[in-house]
Amino acid sequence: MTASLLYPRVTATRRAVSLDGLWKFRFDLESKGTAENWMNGLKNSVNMPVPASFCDIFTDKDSREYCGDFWYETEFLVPEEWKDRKIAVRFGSVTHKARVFINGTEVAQHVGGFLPFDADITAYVKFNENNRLSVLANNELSQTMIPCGATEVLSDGKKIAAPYFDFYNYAGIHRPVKLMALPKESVTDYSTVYRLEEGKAFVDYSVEAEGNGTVSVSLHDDEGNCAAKAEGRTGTLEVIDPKLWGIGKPNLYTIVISLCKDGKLVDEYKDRIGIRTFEVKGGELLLNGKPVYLKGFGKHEDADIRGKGMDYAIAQRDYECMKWIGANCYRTSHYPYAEEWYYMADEEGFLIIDEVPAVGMFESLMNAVDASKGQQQKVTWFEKETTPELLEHHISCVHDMIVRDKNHPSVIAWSLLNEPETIHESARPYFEQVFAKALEFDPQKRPRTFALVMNSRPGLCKCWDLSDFVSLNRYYGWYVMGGPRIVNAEKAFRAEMDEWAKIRGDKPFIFTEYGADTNGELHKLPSVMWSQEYQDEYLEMTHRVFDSYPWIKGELVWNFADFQTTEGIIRMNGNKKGIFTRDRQPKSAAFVFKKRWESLPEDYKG
Ligand code: GCB
Repeated sequence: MTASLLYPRVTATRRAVSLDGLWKFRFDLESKGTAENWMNGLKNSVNMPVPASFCDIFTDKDSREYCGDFWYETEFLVPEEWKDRKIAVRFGSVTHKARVFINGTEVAQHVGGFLPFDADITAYVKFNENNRLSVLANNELSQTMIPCGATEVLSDGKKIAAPYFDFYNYAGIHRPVKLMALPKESVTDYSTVYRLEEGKAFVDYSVEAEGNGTVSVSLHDDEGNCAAKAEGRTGTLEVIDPKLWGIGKPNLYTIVISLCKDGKLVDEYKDRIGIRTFEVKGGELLLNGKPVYLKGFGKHEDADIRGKGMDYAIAQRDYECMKWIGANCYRTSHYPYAEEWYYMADEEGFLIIDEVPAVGMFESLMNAVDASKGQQQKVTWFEKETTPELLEHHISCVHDMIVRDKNHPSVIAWSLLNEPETIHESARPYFEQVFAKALEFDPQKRPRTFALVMNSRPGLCKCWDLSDFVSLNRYYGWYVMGGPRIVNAEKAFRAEMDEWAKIRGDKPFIFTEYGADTNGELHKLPSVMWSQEYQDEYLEMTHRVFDSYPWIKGELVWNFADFQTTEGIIRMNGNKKGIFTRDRQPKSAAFVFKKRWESLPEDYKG
């Protein structure tokens, strides 16, 4: 089957059945499972929920920290009625590597823990009988794969993950698994691009489909009226009096793509899209031609017990908290989230900066800390022997992220790296290739950016100008000059911004990170670092700086909620920079933001 990243839908011609639930699970410490034929039946297994990370389900440390191969297994029945269809299995994600077997035969391999993949299993399934689906996964980190890290071997021979990033290396089958029945010839992809005119919108579309059937496309509003239709694999839908998609105004249309042969419907694919434009122009971020100021968060997919497993209850609660506080945007730091998050943002009228998992390109667990102190890498990251392989994998993730997410109105920009090393010239050619590919892959040509670490500064950073808008991660008053030194922090912060002002041309800047670790239970008068009072003072200082520069067009605070990280001396059961606690209750800073964000107009500084 042509691999298709289209979200699974049930339509007149398509079926999709959830395989989520309790699966069998077993660690494979010695990687002997394939030699011992575990794909033909997983013995001595335990139960494991899917989707979820396996880590926090266990009560012993060895299991939680397990690093290496592990297996999942389930059974499913393919109904007789599905004969003559193409049968596929689709994983929203498996972290980080996967090999998939049907009734003992390998049908797919995938690398990259945050993007979907599918496998054509038509030739391997038995109809009206149970079929075995086995997954051999692996959660080891390396420097040839994103996110980057290492695998450390302890003195007792056990392997643990040594991430070069600041979130727990949760692993497992993290997102929904679907069994699909598709027509033998089907629609495999589509894209839309929008042009707005007075009282009119033009939707330029293109459809990819197997076979030589004819394609027709129509657009329907929520009252069921047909807003436009067109014929052909490429074409334009003309919508009169379009209801535009916008922040908190989530007007959506249903796009219906039909593939016909000899007058008969062969395949039908339906999706929800929103008509809107987003561009960087004249120093502004423009949504539907009007300036917009970004207010919101860097987030994580993270919650207790389920780790990074997709959970609608957590996701909906997060949207409710973000609406309550007056946010309009978030960055999917540091990887593309489950697809369900994007459909929810489309429905809620939220903006998303979509980030590829290119985090850890800086050989240290605590980049932000080291970089804040001006430490530089001895070995330049982008001159390693592993760089070409890493670049290839990075570009393939950029490709899959953009193909997967390009039709979401909520997605306004691509973040192509988080806090990479940028001060050596050797970074530039790597960046240039990633940035050029993103532009090539995206029919809407969305703005591209990357998040600059503290020591990627004016005069030092060799790559910032590749961004269409510049995204800074800055921790003045936390990692440097904290506590009573916050006055110095403000001065140093302004000095850096004054330097940027001299060279930025008309590029808008936003902050993709700023924040202070805060214990959700600690109050202290006068403040000390880690108290809620200090978080508030830190924010007040930082916002004062933001408000002094008209070309700062957005503020995404780090982080929406406290989240789990690797154990360490500066992490007390995780990163505590959340504005909400890990169980999604407000710290006092949440009220600071609510007041500020509710009072800032949508076009603040526009
Ligand atoms: C950063 C990283 C983020 C960390 C954060 C912190 O710069 O991008 O992953 O969690 O700093 O809190 O140190």
